[in-house]
Amino acid sequence: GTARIGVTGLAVMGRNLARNFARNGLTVAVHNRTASRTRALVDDFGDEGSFVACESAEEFVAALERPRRLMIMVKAGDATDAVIEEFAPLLEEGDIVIDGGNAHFADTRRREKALRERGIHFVGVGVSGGEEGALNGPSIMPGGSAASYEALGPLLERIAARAPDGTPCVTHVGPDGAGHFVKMVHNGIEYADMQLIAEAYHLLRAVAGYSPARIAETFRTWNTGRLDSYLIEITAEVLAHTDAATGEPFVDVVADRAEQKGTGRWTVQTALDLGVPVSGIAEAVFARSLSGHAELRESSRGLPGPGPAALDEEAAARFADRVEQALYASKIVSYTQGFHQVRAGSEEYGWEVDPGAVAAIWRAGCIIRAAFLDRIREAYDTRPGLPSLLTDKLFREEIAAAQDDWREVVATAARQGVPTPGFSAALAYYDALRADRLPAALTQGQRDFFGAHTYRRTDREGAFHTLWAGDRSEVAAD
Ligand code: NBP
Repeated sequence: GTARIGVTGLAVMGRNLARNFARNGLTVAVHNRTASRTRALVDDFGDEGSFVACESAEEFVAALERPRRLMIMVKAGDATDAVIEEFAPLLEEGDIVIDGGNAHFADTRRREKALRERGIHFVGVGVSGGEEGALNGPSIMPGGSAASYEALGPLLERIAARAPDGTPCVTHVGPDGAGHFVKMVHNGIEYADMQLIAEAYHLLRAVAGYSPARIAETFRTWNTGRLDSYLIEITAEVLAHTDAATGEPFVDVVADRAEQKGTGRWTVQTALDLGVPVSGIAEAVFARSLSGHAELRESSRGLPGPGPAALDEEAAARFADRVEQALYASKIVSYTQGFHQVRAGSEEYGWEVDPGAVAAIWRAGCIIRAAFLDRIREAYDTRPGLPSLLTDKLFREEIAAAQDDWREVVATAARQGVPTPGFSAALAYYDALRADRLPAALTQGQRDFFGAHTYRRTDREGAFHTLWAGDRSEVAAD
């Protein structure tokens, strides 16, 4: 065969990735279960590059140069297993099967192991950036063996987004499921970022009394500073949009029930298993869930509580500046939590993920792309063993400068009855981490009282239990 790579599964993502490969000078074999899609791709875009249209699995495999690089872009789940089972018997030792779908990293680990036993590389690849990214340059997060990356990496570099300094947004994240794991955390951070921006909007609307158009302007201004990011940019677009049918701000005619496809939930479920406090991501998932409970919300609508108090123009502008500080500080916290999860996953599965390299490939192409990610890359480059982003010198200084405003915003939100679970959880995380003593000591006392779960002491090694039902003397429990 002559094709450098093949793509099977030609819905919007697969089609756009195949076009991206072709536009970058690579001959691409294309295949889809329903052959009409394959023909449509070549009919519509055949002039963009060199495609080899294949109707059957055998034809597709035969079209690929060796080692074969076969990329699967089908609906994540059972379809992925079905496609693997269809192709694996046709492949030879050293061939590389790539799954670019949104697979759960545990599935990727299982598939990698099964194919490795058959001498075939399996590479789970996180692809972010949606349809547009797939076509013009996504952020790409490949897992799998280092050997497979040698054969695959240079091709992915051709189609990846470029960071502002020109580096392609792709790196070998780590073995087996590391790529899909990191993509999952990316999506969790995306949920948290979106929630924080939504809270900032809510506060500017309810407390500062700004209109959606005015908030769009505010966000555009913020987007020229340290909050410069794709999500702030598109938020301004959405807020500035007017509904054609009613002439109302678009945001006011959209039903306020947020949906989710599940990657944020995976992030939180996995974080619970790993014991990582990703409260910002969890609050974002819960906020979407709460918004969808229409009956619960309807029956709770009259519950007592304060409403927003009107601010004069000057106070409103001052408050808006404070919200920018609160948003930035909370954003630092949610990335801190997300990178903690990356580190915990890396340790649990022995992946040796380089957090600075992850920050670097999120700088362009993906949904959370932002100027801020270059700062995170720098923080890890300066101190590779950085235990937490919060302890980076620059982030620490920025939070020190932002925190009075951050606290004021959270306090105002509480006083005026505006829900800010993201801002509040971020602040609580920050204060908990910096505390000398946590009430966890009391929690341990309670656990020992009702369940004899034992506790450790600050002054001596070992586990202890107090005879709560007896004379309350202490016994060593080891
Ligand atoms: P879909 O997720 O809608 O999947 C449609 C494709 O899967 C079609 O090519 C379809 O073939 C194929 N397929 C199915 Br369904 N069952 C199959 C089976 N049993 N055997 C063979 N092929 C089967 O496509 P998409 O939206 O392009 O997404 C592709 C992957 O990329 C997904 O895993 C998705 O989660 C991931 N992803 C999507 C985005 C995004 O923004 N949409 C971003 C990042 C990642 P047919 O034509 O014969 O029905």
